[in-house]
Amino acid sequence: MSNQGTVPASVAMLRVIESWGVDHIFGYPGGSFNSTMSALELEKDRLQYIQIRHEQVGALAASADAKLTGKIGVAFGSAGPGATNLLTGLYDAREDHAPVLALVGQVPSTNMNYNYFQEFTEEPMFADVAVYNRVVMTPESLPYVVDKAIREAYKHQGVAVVIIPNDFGYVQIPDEDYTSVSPTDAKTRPLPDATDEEVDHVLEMIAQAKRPVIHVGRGIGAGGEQLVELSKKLQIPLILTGLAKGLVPDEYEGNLGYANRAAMKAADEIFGVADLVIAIGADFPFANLIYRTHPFKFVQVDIDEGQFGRHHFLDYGIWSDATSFVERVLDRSQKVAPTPFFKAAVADNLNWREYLTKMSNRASDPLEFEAVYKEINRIAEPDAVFSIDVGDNIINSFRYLNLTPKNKWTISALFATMGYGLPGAIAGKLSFPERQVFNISGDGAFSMVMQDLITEKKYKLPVINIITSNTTLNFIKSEQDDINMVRHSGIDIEDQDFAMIARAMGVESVTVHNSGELRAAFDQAVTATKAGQPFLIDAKITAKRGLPVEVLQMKIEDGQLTETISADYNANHTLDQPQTLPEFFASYDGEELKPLADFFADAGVEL
Ligand SMILES: Cc1ncc(C[n+]2csc(CCOP(=O)(O)OP(=O)(O)O)c2C)c(N)n1
Ligand SMILES: [Mg+2]
Repeated sequence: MSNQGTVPASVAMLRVIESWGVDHIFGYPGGSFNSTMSALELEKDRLQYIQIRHEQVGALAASADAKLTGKIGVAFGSAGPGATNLLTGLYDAREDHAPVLALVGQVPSTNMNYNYFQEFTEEPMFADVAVYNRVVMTPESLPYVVDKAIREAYKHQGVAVVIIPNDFGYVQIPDEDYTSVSPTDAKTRPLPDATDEEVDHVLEMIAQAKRPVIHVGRGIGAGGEQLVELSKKLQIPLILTGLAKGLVPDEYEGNLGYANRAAMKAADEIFGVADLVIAIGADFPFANLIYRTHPFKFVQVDIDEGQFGRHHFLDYGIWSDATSFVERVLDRSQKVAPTPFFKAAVADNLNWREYLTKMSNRASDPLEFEAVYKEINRIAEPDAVFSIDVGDNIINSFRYLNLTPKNKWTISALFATMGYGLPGAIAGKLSFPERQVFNISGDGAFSMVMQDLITEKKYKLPVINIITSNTTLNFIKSEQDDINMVRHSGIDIEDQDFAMIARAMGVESVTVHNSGELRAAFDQAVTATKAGQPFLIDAKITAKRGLPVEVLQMKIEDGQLTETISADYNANHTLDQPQTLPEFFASYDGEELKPLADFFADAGVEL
């Protein structure tokens, strides 16, 4: 539809963004962005402008939005520092394959190339992060370029950058529909499928393996139940990548959880003895630590054949959607009789879970993180949204946070930037206003972005913010435990009164020092957020290290499995020095934990 009128190019651009179903946009003004700011005011009934207090927060929120909803997230920054501040959030989106549009201010075209105030050549800076990166060259092309950018961001599941010389936005251009959005955009993409021969080949490899495992990633999508069925039918334990959390039911006893550091004991142990790994819809960046530690056959099933061999050379690759692969294997396979290996893996898993349950339920004074997670689980609604910051909360949420496919859960997975929790929660509340939303951050991570607590206040976003204050960069402290260095370095952080900081911003808050105060604090958080206000709990916890399963090492030699503690463990001698595995487990209150070899022996696994 076209008419005779005109419209500012910046308004035409925003209408394109609206036509793609976007209803909010994060950013911060600057002189070089005023043409778009003026359009935002004109379009405010259709597109909500969310004024964050640092462009990085806006870009991270846009990334989290895309990860939580699958729809494009939008953030902006003005020329110069506004542009550079966006980068961390954009890299987060790139690494986790989130479609994000970044609008970037540029000085007026008439001033470009005169070394004008705040001018720099922005395009090269964004070249690495972006799948689409353009400087708008005429006012008339502004809506066109933005439309194209959104389409490219979706197509490549990445970051599209549009750099806008400020003067172009003011120019009147013909008032037309500038969008390429079409009803057929909603049509599902045809997915690659495995052939019968491919499925049979994998079944043959499974039949020849003694200790097969499936490493499943978020590619499994809604196929978690079918995968459980396959795991039972073929007696293959499941190990999950971090982003698959919640997609495969936690209660299933053949779900061993996560590998590497943010891990479960059984998952690391079983990975350490596997002779066949079938990676399904998984992108696992710790290949050097886990995949390359011992020889096994490697099968990779992926929707994108460009991912084959990304982390490990293949013995066999199948270009297929994850769930349809699982369904085809179910169709073409015979039920396998119970195997000692699977039985041992399950027993190992249940032993570890008993330990986690004990740790959650025991008295906790001084206050420890497990008790905090127990309270989170107590008050969490079945469809709650969780934004988890980088640090020990990654490990602890893997281990202690109860999630089902009804929940939403977001982390900065591959880029792993601190300061993700708060922006992710802001995005969560905006996109899922009816749901309960949590931000769980360490004291270091929260203080990187805490100015934006005021954004929760300003827009009345009832987020439950939980700060786990241990006055340490504990995640890094644990790494330093295992390096031969002179004690620790640079990891102590000052205690600060986050509750008082929150109150100063008009956000209700409470400090918790011991387990007796926990329940009332969490009840208060529920009351405040139900009344539409954000709330902050500053939980003053100890800086204890959770049991580091990643230091367990497996070796099979002459039909014997030996499990040892890595020689690097406690290389700086700041922890107890265990001599044996039982001593090691006991030093983390895990007297009941047994090494994998015990379960192999009980189940009669022949090596
Ligand atoms: C922007 C950024 N800087 C540094 C790091 C490295 N890093 C990862 S976790 C971590 C410590 C996190 O400390 P805190 O938020 O207090 O959580 P804790 O581990 O103590 O629970 C650091 C410094 C990072 N991931 N991101
Ligand atoms: Mg900390």
